[in-house]
Amino acid sequence: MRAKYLFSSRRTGRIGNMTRERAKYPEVARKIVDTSDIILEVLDARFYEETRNKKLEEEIERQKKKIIYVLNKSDLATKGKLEQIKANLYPYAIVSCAKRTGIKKLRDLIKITAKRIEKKEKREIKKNKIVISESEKIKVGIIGYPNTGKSSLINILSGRSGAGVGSEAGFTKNVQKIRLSEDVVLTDSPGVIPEDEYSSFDKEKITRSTIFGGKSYSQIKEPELMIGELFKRYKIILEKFYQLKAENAEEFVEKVGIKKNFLKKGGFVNEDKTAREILRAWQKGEIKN
Ligand SMILES: Nc1nc2c(ncn2[C@@H]2O[C@H](COP(=O)(O)OP(=O)(O)OP(=O)(O)O)[C@@H](O)[C@H]2O)c(=O)[nH]1
Ligand SMILES: [Mg+2]
Repeated sequence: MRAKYLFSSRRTGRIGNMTRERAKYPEVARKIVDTSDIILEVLDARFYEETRNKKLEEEIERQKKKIIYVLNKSDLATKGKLEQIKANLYPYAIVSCAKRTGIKKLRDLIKITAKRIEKKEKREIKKNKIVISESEKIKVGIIGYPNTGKSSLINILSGRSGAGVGSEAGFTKNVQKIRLSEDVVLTDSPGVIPEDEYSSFDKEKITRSTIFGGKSYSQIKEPELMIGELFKRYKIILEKFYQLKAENAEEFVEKVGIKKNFLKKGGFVNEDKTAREILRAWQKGEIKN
């Protein structure tokens, strides 16, 4: 399945297969909610509002399951963002899988939450006596926007490298189960863009997914379009990062291209290459917002 995916999206630039694959994912995420006792919603701390899936959160609430907001990539987030998170989300754990910070607090939070869940006890008859057997395992499911670090987190929590990690959004294609401790089981899942934000043709939606990391810079078709929106939202940050001033997005791409010497025949700036490079630096967090 992966080879097919790589072929269609990376080699030919088409996203047809990705769309088909993705269509299944909301179902997968919903199933995780149905079958878990505790759900970790992994968010990108830089874009914690934009990477939330409110529909799934409502479903978690409706089913009276426990949610823990895990704010990952905190190494890339500003202090201001972290303060906002503390004021707006509960319960939360601010972590960085890259720097391995906040993990102990998250573990403790999972443990505390697990203790609060009434354990279903199984009664068995052994040697003509009714005995209460070991309580059922607590199931912890992981859901979240693509590329927020769900697989990285599961690997750190489990102390193993069972879950595949990839720099491209949409890396995890199926559900993976990993045991956290004797009585806690963790389940990884593919990233899901909220249904009302997902589209394979609506340019505005694709642009937003790209800015928030849900679509990789290497997979999108028209990177210059994305820069238009990025520049509109983050002009000052972009200008500061590249040490230049621009009136609009086109001028910005032009100037960055010249600065990086990304030129085509005749000395014209290679806009596609330049725009993609800007998006790469943005998605990798080299440009901090
Ligand atoms: N800077 C930074 N990068 C991180 C952090 N955690 C994960 N990453 C990077 O983010 C990228 C995505 O990580 P994954 O763990 O594959 O993310 P995922 O949520 O499982 O992605 P999908 O399966 O595609 O939905 C990788 O390049 C990771 O190295 C973090 O705390 N800080
Ligand atoms: Mg993954």
